[in-house]
Amino acid sequence: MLKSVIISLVLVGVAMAYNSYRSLIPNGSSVPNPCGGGSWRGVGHLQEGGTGPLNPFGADFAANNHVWDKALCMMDSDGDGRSNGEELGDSHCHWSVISGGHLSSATGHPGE
Ligand SMILES: [Ca+2]
Repeated sequence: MLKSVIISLVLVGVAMAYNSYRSLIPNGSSVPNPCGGGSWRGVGHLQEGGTGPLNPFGADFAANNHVWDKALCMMDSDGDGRSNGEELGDSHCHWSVISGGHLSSATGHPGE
């Protein structure tokens, strides 16, 4: 019983952590799934569900202390020729967690 409670609390903590990260990047809840329809919930992870190893965008986001700023916005984490900002709908790198800003729709996944 105690083991089940502990496992449940750990899983809730993991889910809350990745949900909070999504709110720290533009359009974090509506990043297109590069494998098909719908959105990619774990934007910084190789697995859609947000667990496991980080993808290149997740690694850059972590190295930037989980802060969306102009430097991270202008990077091309996945090397596809489009900046993270272009893919996430912040092509002018004006969006911030505090002030928001005009966004267009996310058109790509910055880490895949
Ligand atoms: Ca890119």
